[in-house]
Amino acid sequence: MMESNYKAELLTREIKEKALSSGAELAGIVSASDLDAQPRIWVDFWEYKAFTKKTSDYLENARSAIILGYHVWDDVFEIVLKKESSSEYPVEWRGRLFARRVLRYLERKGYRGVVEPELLSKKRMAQLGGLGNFGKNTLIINPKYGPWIRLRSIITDAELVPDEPFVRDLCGDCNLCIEACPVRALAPYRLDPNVCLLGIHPNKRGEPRLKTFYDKYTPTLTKNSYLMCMECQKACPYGRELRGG
Ligand code: B12
Repeated sequence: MMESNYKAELLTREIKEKALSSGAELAGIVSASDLDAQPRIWVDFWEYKAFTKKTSDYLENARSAIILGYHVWDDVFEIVLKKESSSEYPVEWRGRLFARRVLRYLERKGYRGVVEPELLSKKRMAQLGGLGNFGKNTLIINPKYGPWIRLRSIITDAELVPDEPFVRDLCGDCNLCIEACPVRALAPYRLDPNVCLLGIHPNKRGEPRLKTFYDKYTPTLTKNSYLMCMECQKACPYGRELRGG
């Protein structure tokens, strides 16, 4: 038992070092059983329209989840690239590339893993893995980086030592994000994804009732690209000083 604890502690340290030296600013561990104890929830977003899953839906004998936080220090990370009827998010490519370096490290040690188990809540993993807590804008707020972190996750059969959940409330009486939302999509800790400018199907961007909001808050960059709305993040006092333009 002592030996297996020692092995898990050593591997956990190595994995975190690997993550932090390959692009992540934050790394946390959650046990698969703690994650699976969360109730299944409906993801109300046109691209998904599905219930959240369990770790075993992605990997047999899953033991741990590794949750990684990548700082987005500039508005340019919010680019959406339109491609015919679909969209791509370059910030996702970067995170996946970096997270795969951690996966390959695990695989070289003889463990299995899955990057991007998309229907497991990354925000819940981040809260359980100690990266930050849910803010009123429904995003995970980290005390240093604020909401300006993007999350990537890996499910693995490696036994790792879980982190303590983040329980401190960071918002208090602050309601700046709720007041900042141009379309009133937020209530404290709740978002209506059918009202949020980013939740509405891109085909509706041209509708007269929405067009002025899109023009103002999701500025066009080139013929095939625009920036996502950032109002509820920009309103958050946490992490402001570490941001560029
Ligand atoms: C669908 C989706 C959207 C949809 C709908 C979002 C929604 N809130 O319903 C739309 C398109 C609108 C959207 C918008 C944005 N999103 Co989004 N989105 C996702 C996605 C793919 C799934 C989220 C989801 O619905 N999961 C299922 C639900 C049930 O899980 P959940 O929301 O995590 O649910 C938990 C919380 O609701 C929690 N909870 C809620 N309130 C509270 C309050 C307290 C106190 C506690 C304890 C718990 C709690 O309990 C639930 C169960 O555990 C995730 C990636 C992923 N796979 O997790 C990214 C993700 C959540 N999005 C992210 C981001 C950054 C954004 C945007 C800023 C756009 C952008 N620049 O990328 C905006 C922000 C809008 C906002 N204020 O939330 C990040 C969040 C990073 C962070 N710091 O938290 C994620 C994790 C993507 C990533 N790879 O980093 N998103």
